[in-house]
Amino acid sequence: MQVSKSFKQVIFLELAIPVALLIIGIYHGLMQTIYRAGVLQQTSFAKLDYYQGLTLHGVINALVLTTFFAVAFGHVTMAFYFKKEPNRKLMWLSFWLMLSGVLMAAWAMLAGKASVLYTFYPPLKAHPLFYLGAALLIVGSWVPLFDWAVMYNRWKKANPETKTPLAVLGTLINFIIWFVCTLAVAYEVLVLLIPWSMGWTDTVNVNLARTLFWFFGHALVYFWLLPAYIMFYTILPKIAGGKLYSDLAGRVALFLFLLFSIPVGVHHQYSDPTITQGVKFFHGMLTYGVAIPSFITAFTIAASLEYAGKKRGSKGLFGWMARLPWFDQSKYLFAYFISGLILFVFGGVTGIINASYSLNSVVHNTAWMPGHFHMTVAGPVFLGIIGMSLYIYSKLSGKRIFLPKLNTIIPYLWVIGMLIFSFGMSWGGLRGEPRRTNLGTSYLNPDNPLYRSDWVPTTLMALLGGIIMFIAAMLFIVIFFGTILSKKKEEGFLELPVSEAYHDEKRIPLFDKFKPWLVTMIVILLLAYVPALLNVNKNSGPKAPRFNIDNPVPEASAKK
Ligand code: HAS
Repeated sequence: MQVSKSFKQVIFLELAIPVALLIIGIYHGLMQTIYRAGVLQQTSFAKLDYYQGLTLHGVINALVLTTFFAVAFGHVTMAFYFKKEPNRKLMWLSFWLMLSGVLMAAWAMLAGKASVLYTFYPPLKAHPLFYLGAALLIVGSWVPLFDWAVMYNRWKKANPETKTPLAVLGTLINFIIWFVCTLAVAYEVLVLLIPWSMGWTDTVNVNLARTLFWFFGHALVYFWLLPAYIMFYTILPKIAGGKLYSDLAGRVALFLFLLFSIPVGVHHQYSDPTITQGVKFFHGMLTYGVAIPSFITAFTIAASLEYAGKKRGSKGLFGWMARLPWFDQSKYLFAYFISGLILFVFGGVTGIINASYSLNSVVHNTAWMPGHFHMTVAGPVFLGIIGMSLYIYSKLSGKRIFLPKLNTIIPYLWVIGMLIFSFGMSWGGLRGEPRRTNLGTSYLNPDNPLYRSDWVPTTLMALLGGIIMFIAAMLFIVIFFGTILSKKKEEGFLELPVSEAYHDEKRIPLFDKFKPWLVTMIVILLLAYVPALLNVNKNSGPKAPRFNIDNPVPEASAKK
């Protein structure tokens, strides 16, 4: 499909800016493993503080890259399936809002005025521009939903009996989840944090802020995941050489995410004394509920891949695996997607361990946790994002992939690095190694009385994995910008591989409309969050003043 120059420009910028920022994000990932292994025994390096670096790492990789990509991929999906570009003015408005937000937050982080990590929990205080930047990034990402909803309604009116394309359904569900969950964080930022950070209010309710953050925070992880799931359902079976095993399974999974993505946030707060056990138990049960659509996805995608392998002439029970296009340069997206799926098997299992109230008390706030989430957000999500960014860019620009052979190997290199890294982190976590801690200044410094020799092998494994991942990511950066800088070979156009369904079940109205699901979503949300908020209202202790990361004394007292 031919698209306008303006459409291409927005998409290029939305893909290329976060990939360029990744250089900073990935560098600070490597630095984390270096500090933690005790190779550096200091609080800063190259004039950047440990926590400043960790904040840059989390914000760029987990918030900026993911949000920009979700918006760009949403535009591409809508335009491709509806054969019509989204409203250009709104596309630009959304882009400028997001970019100005990122610039504000980047200034605050680089100036060392917002070392509050990507969760920005109070009482750690950031510069108001950090919060304002985060709010603008979010508001900018809301804008497209309203335009896509109009596009969808028009299309539905003209095609009432046709099933909504799966990718469109997934995009709309994802942005509805995003809109609802970000309302809580918008309230946290605008009503609680900005006035407190500006000094208009002296104290802040830490428990309320945390609860509002996690109302947003776990749904956030599915906002990251769903674009990857859309790729797995609608693109992967085609490039693997087969068909999507069941179209209906995809629809059921997506609607289940709408129900269960948000009302699970308290599983991040099992250790918060403000919230009672009954509420924690209910959120724990719903967390098992949100794993169901991923199990559905695992079986559906595995069946689709088995079908692809069989179609390619495989024999025996597992022969299909060998027949898949693992190193096919022309189908490099396969390498990115399958690598993400392999990592997600481990990411999923560790997530289910976290969800168990009793097991969670063993692993909470230990290195186990980054072990878990790197196999999710830095697994299927990251690999899906970078692979697809390259694909969309090269198709839209008409340029060929720079170093295509190397491009096919990068995801596997990433998987090797990630498995070593996450194994080291998970093992260390089980031995009590804390997360978010500069171990080099204490536990991993042999001269320090706190020295823990049993954390040497675990942190060294994480370091080795970190080095391999850093190399893989930098090679990707070379390929991405190498492709941008190469000469145009043909006319650029918008194209996405589209998987046919093996079981193309007939349209079931319940799985092709939003209203019943939205109503159920609201009911579950109220059941899960009214008691949690009542708990917080009743049990929160005194409110907290402002703290900076480098001082255990509140900011106002420290100034005296
Ligand atoms: Fe999580 C903490 C529970 C999924 C990200 N999670 C985090 C944090 C992050 C994160 C960033 O219950 C840390 C937050 C912080 O900073 O404090 N998580 C879960 C559960 C799931 C889960 C139950 N998490 C994710 C995803 C993430 C993510 C997805 C990012 C994208 N997580 C938790 C809990 C905590 C937590 C607690 C808080 C812990 C604490 O104490 O702080 C589930 O959604 C997982 C379901 C997944 C599966 C796997 C399905 C497998 C698939 C692959 C199939 C492979 C194929 C290939 C088909 C059931 C789909 C086969 C073919 C071949 C050829 C081999």
